[in-house]
Amino acid sequence: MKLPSLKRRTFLQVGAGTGAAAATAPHLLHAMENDLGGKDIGPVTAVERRAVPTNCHVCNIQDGAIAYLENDRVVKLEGNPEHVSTRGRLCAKGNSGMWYSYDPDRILYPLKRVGARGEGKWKRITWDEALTELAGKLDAALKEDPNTIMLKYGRNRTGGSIDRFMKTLGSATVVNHTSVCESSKKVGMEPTWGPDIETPDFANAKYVLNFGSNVLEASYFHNPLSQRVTEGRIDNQMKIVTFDVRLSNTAGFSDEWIPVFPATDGAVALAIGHVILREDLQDSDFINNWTNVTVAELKAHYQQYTPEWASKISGVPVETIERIAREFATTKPATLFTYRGPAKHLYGSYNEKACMMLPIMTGNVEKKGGYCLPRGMGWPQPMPEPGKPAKDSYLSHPPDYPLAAHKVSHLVPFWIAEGKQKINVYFTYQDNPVYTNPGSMAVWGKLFKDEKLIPYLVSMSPFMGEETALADLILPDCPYLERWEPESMPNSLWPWLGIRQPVHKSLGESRENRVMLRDIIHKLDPDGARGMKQFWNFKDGEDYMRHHFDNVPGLKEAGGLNFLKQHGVWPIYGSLNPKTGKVSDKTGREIQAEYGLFQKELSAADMAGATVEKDGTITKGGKAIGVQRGGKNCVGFPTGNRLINVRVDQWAEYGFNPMPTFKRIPWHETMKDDELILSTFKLNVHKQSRTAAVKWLAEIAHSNPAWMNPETAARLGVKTGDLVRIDSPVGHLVTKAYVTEGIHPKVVSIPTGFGHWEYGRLATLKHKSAKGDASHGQDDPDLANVWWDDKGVHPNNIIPVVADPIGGSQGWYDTVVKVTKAGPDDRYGDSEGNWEKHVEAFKETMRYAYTGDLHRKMHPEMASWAGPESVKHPAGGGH
Ligand SMILES: Nc1nc2c(c(=O)[nH]1)N[C@H]1C(S)=C(S)[C@@H](COP(=O)(O)OP(=O)(O)OC[C@H]3O[C@@H](n4cnc5c(=O)[nH]c(N)nc54)[C@H](O)[C@@H]3O)O[C@H]1N2
Ligand SMILES: Nc1nc2c(c(=O)[nH]1)N[C@H]1C(S)=C(S)[C@@H](COP(=O)(O)OP(=O)(O)OC[C@H]3O[C@@H](n4cnc5c(=O)[nH]c(N)nc54)[C@H](O)[C@@H]3O)O[C@H]1N2
Ligand code: SF4
Ligand SMILES: [Mo]
Repeated sequence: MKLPSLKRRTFLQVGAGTGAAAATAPHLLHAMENDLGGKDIGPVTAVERRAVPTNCHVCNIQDGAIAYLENDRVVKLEGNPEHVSTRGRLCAKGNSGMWYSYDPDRILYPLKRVGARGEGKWKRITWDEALTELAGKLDAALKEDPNTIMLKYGRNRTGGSIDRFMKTLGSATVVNHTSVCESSKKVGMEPTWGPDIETPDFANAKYVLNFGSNVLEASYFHNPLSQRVTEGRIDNQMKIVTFDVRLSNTAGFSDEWIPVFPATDGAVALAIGHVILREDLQDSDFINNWTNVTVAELKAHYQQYTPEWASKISGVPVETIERIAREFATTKPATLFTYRGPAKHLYGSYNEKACMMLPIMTGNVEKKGGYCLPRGMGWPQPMPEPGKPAKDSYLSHPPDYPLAAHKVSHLVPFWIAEGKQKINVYFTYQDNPVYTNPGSMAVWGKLFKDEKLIPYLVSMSPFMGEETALADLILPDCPYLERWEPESMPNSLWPWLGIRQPVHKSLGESRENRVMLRDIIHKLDPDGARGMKQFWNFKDGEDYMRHHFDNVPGLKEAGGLNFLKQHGVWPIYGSLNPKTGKVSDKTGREIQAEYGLFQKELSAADMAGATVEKDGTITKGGKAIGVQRGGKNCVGFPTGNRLINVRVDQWAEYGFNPMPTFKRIPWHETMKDDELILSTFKLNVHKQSRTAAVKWLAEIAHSNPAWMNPETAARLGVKTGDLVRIDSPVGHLVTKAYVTEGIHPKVVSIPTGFGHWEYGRLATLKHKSAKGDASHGQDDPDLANVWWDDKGVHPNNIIPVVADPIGGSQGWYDTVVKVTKAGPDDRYGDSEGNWEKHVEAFKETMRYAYTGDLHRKMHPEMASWAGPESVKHPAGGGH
């Protein structure tokens, strides 16, 4: 950034001010751009700045943004006031997004490795040289077996181009990052009601139960939902009860913070359900009409989950469980929100399912102020489309985890090492497992350094992340402000379509993803003889986007892609009232969402040729298309039987309990008194591995001491700032202590996103010379004035893999550790993981899979289950 420092500071204040406005009182503070309907004037130049709408992608919430430019340089980012979810506000990270473009260490040219892997020696080559070398490697791999070409992506918002690329190559070896993200939440929900997420109507709720979501700082839909949480709280006197192992800022904003013992949310939720059913506070009509169980069945099943039982496991007092059950069931409307707190454990899917039962049994589903289905929109793909690969790949659908519909990516390095899938070419896209996965450098770093297992590693990235640093070839991708992408996110109750568009010219020789992928295919199949080129017939990113958006009904009439280029989002539901911060229709009234989606009536055309079964199910062509209730033909829920499946029969097929249930983590039961559970969490101003080089954010937060309770600190004899050593079954680290009452006494918790050893000079603090001056950063004024010298400590080396046998999710918050005062040989920043021990952890966790020996022992209630030999693999196995 070549802005004078004064101006930058002024900007920071404005940015932080508007961010805070979203979180506290949108009515009182309103941004100038919102008053001006999205316009902005340069305070020094006094010229109107060019404003280009786009979608933020600093994190994955996809807020509507406007980039303001002077001389093709982004000088400011703000929320798009026309965007129904964002309503003119971005968070601190979104305000800082131009740093992705102007990162002084950004990769701008194709680079070829010349030293050993990870040595940091690169040669700049031309695009043609890069594509020729890559096409040669792909050619050879295709001759052997297309599945030896692997692609692993992290955040993929390409709208289908990655999928098209791998299908064009005929490879099924496509892996994502979802198992380290929130997959057990998704798998806990999908078979029950269809979608993998809920959209709580916080703005209109009177009561919220929050299990392990830090929505005011992170979570899905952070910026749009934190606005609604604030509204509900201020306008509606909504009560919030938050269960978390630590006092997050969301817990702090709540009426009650309940420090629950890790991984026991499911037990608490079941006991709350027990009290509701015992005291007859359930919504019997909703249960009998819209679920696949009866009230009587539910009551019988929940009898076992007493508050006394849950209290012993979770530490939450019996009276608290009983009181919250009564409050939740009798305050209408009420809603629930969960995020990774309950889900990121060995039995995370069971926890999520137990939590979501609460709005279901109280009938708070799809009501104003309740627990709503997500609302999103789709777009068509360019034609023709490549077909499915000829054969499946073990890595994308591991048979040991048949219910894990979002894959089990964190076990992939072990499976590759075992030879489950040979790899010739490995592509990485927006993914940094060497930093973000359990085992990080000790596991993924070891895999990527092994040229036998990974002969050719290609990174498509603008940044030298820890995984890119180990690549053989780097193709410079465009950061989000330079590329075309379609968007839609159910981050409020109004569905929308949006775009990212290049707001400024791409820098250096960067090429955006779909153009880069097209160029690879064209190099492989220059004359179309291999049948690949036909799927990549478009001029540029914009041309590709026309295929998505020029024919969407409604949008087409409004102008298709041209409308989106101008507004960034469609439809525009009304205008933002800068005084209230809400969107109003033409009459000046706040726009209202549509509720009761499952009760929408099927049309006469839908009903033509349909049959209504005795139980009310409406079928057509052998498929349930709705349910008849109260004489109405309703669409129902997007599940196979159009009902909410409280009983998930597919889980029983694999020996899991189909009903809401809870399983303790066996190794938590045998913990010794001086052991703790290691947890991690996200900070409001950082995003995983990718914001450590954003200076405005790094200035706010750059280190991550370990939170511990005063009880722990007293036992160890440490105070805030003292060095402590944390030993886990797979490694150890040394960091500073932060002593606070705001954490469960049995937990030690470390924020993620710090302690980089790659990612440029700022993230690694390698801008200083040995003498301590800023000689390595002198070429850039932004590096020359960095005043901090602590970059934090990376925890992932010492976290072992744990896989939920149902959802496939990583149990991030399950590790039992020993914390001691640091010894004479311990150095701040030490972080060491051991490959052999990580392999042991991998083998141990596979024992819980449905094919593993521990599984049956863990499920005595499923004694009638016949065993894996007798069950067939479900169709598809996962997506
Ligand atoms: N600022 C910021 N926002 C983000 C992200 C980011 O990196 N930074 N990342 C985005 C992504 S990818 C995701 S998946 C979401 C994640 O959003 P969240 O799930 O809301 O955030 P986490 O910090 O992963 O975990 C939430 C909370 O779970 C708590 N917790 C740990 N164990 C337990 C437990 O056993 N029970 C309960 N009740 N709580 C527990 C943690 O202390 C933490 O406060 O955020 C998204 N938004
Ligand atoms: N200990 C611990 N670790 C965690 C978690 C936790 O709770 N605890 N949470 C996890 C969660 S929720 C998630 S979602 C994962 C995220 O894990 P990842 O998806 O691996 O992490 P990110 O940091 O989002 O981005 C990965 C990489 O993408 C590259 N990148 C950034 N921008 C661009 C771009 O515009 N184009 C391209 N091509 N590349 C880009 C950068 O190199 C960056 O390092 O991390 C997980 N890691
Ligand atoms: S939450 Fe912040 S970083 Fe994430 S999309 Fe929204 S504005 Fe951007
Ligand atoms: Mo995530």
